[in-house]
Amino acid sequence: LKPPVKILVTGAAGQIGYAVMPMIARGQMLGPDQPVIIHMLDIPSASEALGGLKMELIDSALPLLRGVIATTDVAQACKDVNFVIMLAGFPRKEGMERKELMSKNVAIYKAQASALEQHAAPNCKILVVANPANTNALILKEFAPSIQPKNITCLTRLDHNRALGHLSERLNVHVGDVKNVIIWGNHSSTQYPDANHAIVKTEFGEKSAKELVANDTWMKGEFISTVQQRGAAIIKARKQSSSLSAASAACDHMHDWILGTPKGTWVSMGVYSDGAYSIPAGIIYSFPVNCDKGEWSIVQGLKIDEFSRAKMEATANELVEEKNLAYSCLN
Ligand code: NAX
Repeated sequence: LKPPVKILVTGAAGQIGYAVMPMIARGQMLGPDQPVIIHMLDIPSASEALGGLKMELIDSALPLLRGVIATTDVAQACKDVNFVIMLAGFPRKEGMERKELMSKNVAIYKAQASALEQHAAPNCKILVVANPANTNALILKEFAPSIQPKNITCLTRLDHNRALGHLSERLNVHVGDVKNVIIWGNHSSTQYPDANHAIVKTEFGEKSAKELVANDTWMKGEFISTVQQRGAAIIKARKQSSSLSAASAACDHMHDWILGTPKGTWVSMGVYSDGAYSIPAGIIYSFPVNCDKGEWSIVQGLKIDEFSRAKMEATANELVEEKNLAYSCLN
């Protein structure tokens, strides 16, 4: 076994926190040979629930789990952590203005950025899940200047996995035989789920999903809107937002980032844009990425048609607008 690493989960007493904790402690995030010490942070009103979660983790007798800290103290939570999963956010309340909601989340991410900056381990890798995920990650980057931008990412893997699932259902194949869908842009309903480059493993070798579907209207219509609206469909059905699938996607995101993507396979991650595919630099945008030895790199050179270009720009425009809104909350 490797030496233990420290993982901080913020907002740990919430829905996703409850689902993700056993996954982390069973090695689904960082591998079955990686012992973990979990730091759980939440706010004082959730402190008792957090204590209960700690008891449940102890009662699960998980061999990889080498320690649990449950705290409401941000500095203690961030102390020497190697990995961070940020679930903490202010939820949208009825009648709340967009700016008011943004302002609450900007304040949370600004404060947690400073704490991570001061207390986290060098080269600590961060995944922001809480909404607005891309812009929360951007605020974190702005206020934690000593953390390298490449170490700050946001979750669009749930959307990516939804796209794989939906495509595999349409083609009646196993989800494990489908790869290389792309989520471009924001984790919001403007995201662009793109299956133009997706590949399906068949008994006759690898085939283009687009050719197998052979239905442009479906690819440009129902496929995109179903993936975009899936979060809302889950809320309607469950009366609460996705937790299990979000936790599972967070594990997939960190797993592939740290342990690598298989050759010829890419995944979607919200990362700091360097201007690739003519997307504005300086926003956190979801791109197709390959990962190797703990580093992601944007997949280059994919052919983008006019339809895709318009969708990629629309979601970039929304992110630029969110960035401006977030900055206006700082003044
Ligand atoms: P919950 O509301 O159940 O949990 C959030 C937790 O954060 C609560 O326990 C709350 O007390 C805590 N919290 C709030 N402010 C805090 C602070 N300043 N410091 C520490 N803890 C704080 O939400 P849950 O369903 O677990 O979802 C977590 C976040 O993920 C939400 O923002 C949600 O919108 C977002 N999602 C993002 C997804 C993605 O794909 N990027 C998908 C799932 C999910 O909707």
